[in-house]
Amino acid sequence: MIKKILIANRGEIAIRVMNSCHEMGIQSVAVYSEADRNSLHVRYADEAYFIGPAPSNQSYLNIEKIIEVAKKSGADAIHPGYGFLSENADFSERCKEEGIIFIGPDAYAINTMGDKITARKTMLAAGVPVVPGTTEPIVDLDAAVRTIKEIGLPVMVKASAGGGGKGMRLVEKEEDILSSVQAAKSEALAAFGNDAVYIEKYINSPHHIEFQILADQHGNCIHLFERECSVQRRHQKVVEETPSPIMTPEVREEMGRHAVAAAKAVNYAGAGTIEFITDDNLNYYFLEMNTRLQVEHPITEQVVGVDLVREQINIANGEKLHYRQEDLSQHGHAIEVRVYAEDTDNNFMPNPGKINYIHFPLGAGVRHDSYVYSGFEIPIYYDPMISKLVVWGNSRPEAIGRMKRALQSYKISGVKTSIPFLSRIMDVPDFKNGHYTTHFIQNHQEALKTKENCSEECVDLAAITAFVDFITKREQATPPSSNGRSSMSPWKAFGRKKAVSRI
Ligand code: MV4
Repeated sequence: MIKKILIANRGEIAIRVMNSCHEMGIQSVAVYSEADRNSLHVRYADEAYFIGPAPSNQSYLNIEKIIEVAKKSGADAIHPGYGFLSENADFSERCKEEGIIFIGPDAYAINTMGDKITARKTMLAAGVPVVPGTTEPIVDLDAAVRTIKEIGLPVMVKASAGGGGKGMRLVEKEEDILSSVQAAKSEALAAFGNDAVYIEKYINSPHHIEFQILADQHGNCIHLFERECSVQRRHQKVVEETPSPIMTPEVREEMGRHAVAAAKAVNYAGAGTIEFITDDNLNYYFLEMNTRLQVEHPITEQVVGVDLVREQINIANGEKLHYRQEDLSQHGHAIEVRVYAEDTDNNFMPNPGKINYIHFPLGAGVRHDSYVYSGFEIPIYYDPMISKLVVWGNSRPEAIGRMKRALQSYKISGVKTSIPFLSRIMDVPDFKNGHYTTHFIQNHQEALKTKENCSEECVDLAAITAFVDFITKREQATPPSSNGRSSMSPWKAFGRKKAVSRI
């Protein structure tokens, strides 16, 4: 039985994993880099070990150092979170060699799914629909042209070692195929040390719909329904929701069966995600499998009522799945937005720095997964995501209303964040009515821009400082009164005062 888990990660996901450890009576071990001395995950763990300089290749990616800490601390298992070493087959293998449980799949599953050509072949053999295209690397111009004649233009040239949008090229004219293949190959070689590329038919204006699966070490596998992740920017997800607004019960059941078949085809064990690309008619194709816990896993947890990290730990313990497919259903609607320290009006430039003051939204149906606090300085070395705001509602409109309310009461000063941008997404008619594809952000750039003189959105350092001052003075002057009229929300009262003083 696992008694102590080392969390080989940082930020909100390290804390998320520790939460389940604490609830299960499992000891947690944090590791941290020079840049994370003041990070919350360090204080949240039962023990914490320094592992090296800020750059991740010298700390969170340092396999030897992490194994050393696991041994020193007596951890029986390692949870890799997402990113960093989570999809590193060598790390999974290395843990096994050292007698440490890797909370994730084995090297075979990671490697098979990590190589997209092998994954496509494996899915075809398992009867899972894949995008029409090649199942062998493109070796010459003839093969490429033959493929184009077969499946028709436009096509995408993709790196076999890629994924998540890296090393992709769109080809619209036959005469461009040679240069695109050559460019993709050299890009892939430089980025991944592997120049194998393949061709897929281009699906225009697709949806990204993924299925969460859980598989135990005894051959049992279930799916936990879909997540709609089509609101993306440069292959970074911005908003995720479940259920998908375009899903039907029939297609859901069929896609779920194919997701389970995909996982079974690689003898998968653990939590994983099967990514599908779909067109407007819900024709769907396997795109790739993510062999890790994903950033957006909380929306599934809120709607299906399963703690995915707890299940990962149970599976790693060798237990059989605690749920059968027929035990699971979707209840209500959940939406997640990723809050970034970035300037959405300046090409989404990261905006790390010191958070002077932060006030998280709370209340019914709100979940906030974060790792920052007032006075925290966001390191420049890592992804600038500071939190994930997740809401649950009985229906999609209820969830959207709740998200708007939560975003409005989320106050932060010192760094620019994507909060106002996320609020505007909630107001775009195509989002509200659920008619959106992966081109959503691109197609609504105007509506998503900051509007001039928008007092609600211009929550800057001065405003927050003035607010704290205002509240402090008001509380000193007049104790809270029982008079109904003066019980207006302080934020609202502040907003009104500001509005008045502007006129
Ligand atoms: C595609 C595609 C259209 N046709 N493949 C982007 C990320 C990577 N997972 C695959 N991606 C795409 N592959 C074919 N054959 C369009 C995309 C794509 C996309 C996919 C999912 C979510 C957002 C996207 C944004 C642009 C392009």
